[in-house]
Amino acid sequence: MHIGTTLTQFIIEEQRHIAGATGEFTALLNDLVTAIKTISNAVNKGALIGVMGALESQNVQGETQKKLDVITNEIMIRHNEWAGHLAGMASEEMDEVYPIPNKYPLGKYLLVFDPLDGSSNVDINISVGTIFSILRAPVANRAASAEDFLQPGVKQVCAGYALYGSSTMLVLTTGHGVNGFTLDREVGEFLLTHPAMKIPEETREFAINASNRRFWEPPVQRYVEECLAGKEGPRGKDFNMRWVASMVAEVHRILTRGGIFMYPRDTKDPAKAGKLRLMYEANPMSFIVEQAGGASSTGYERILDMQPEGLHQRVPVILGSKKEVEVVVGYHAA
Ligand code: AHM
Ligand code: MG
Repeated sequence: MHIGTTLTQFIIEEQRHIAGATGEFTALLNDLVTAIKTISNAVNKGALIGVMGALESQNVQGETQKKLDVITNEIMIRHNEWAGHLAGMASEEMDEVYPIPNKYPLGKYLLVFDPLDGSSNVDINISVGTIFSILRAPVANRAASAEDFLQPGVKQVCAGYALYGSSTMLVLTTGHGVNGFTLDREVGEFLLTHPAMKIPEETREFAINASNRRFWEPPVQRYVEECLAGKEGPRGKDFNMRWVASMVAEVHRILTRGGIFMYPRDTKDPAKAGKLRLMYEANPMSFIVEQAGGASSTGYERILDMQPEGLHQRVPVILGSKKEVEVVVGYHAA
């Protein structure tokens, strides 16, 4: 019988190669995995446990919150606040930094997350996910301020996402490549099923919400027009298009078979630089994509190099197969 590598075993073995590793990071990841299993269970049971639908409330970005946005945020907090590994948490669903309650010890890491990405898909039973990013606190064992979180994406210690799809998967990087694990529900463990994930450099598949077309900037207009022109156009090949409206599902597809994903800057609301948030969507996904051999840019600069200005800052996102991202970035420079 084949006995697979569990996520815990994989992380412990990876940490053994890091001089000075104390096991604290492994313990933090363990709590995070428990939260993700709990969220997977809630998302999977859905209407059976009365978690579908919207609330009256809005989050800090003025978006209507789904019941599951609030429930999953709570799950992330409860599983990660008690163990003493964190100096603070921040999330899409909370205006300010979540301080670790006084009754618990403080630690040396910061956790930033989107507890339920793509939550507009929840009521229609389409894949959603959780995205997270782990940073080192500038000062260990001290309650973190919002400024402490504002570190460029290159500083991430770990980034990952859980995809609640036809199976639940956890994909993560600690800066040494990207590995994917599938949840075995009977055993209750994530098992390594997708070692060393690599994004093919070239692609014929793009993902963008075309209903925003009239608001895009000229370089994106040009790129998409050329894709649509197919074999007869300047790219000389036919393209396929997908849009799930769940970034996690979109990135997972790209990690599996290549592609390019764009939520570019547009002129719909000049106050917003894009739709997606830097700290808990763009940065963790960019870290994963780059570690899998892909590229990630705003069109004008590498996302991981950006100095964040706010916890909920929005950025344009263009990521995926390296050569294709380079084409779009080239059009921005032209
Ligand atoms: P959310 O975090 O509120 O769910 O929003 C992020 C999601 C992404 O998963 C997805 O790529 C995008 O919003 C879809 O936006 P749109 O509905 O404009 O196509
Ligand atoms: Mg989101």
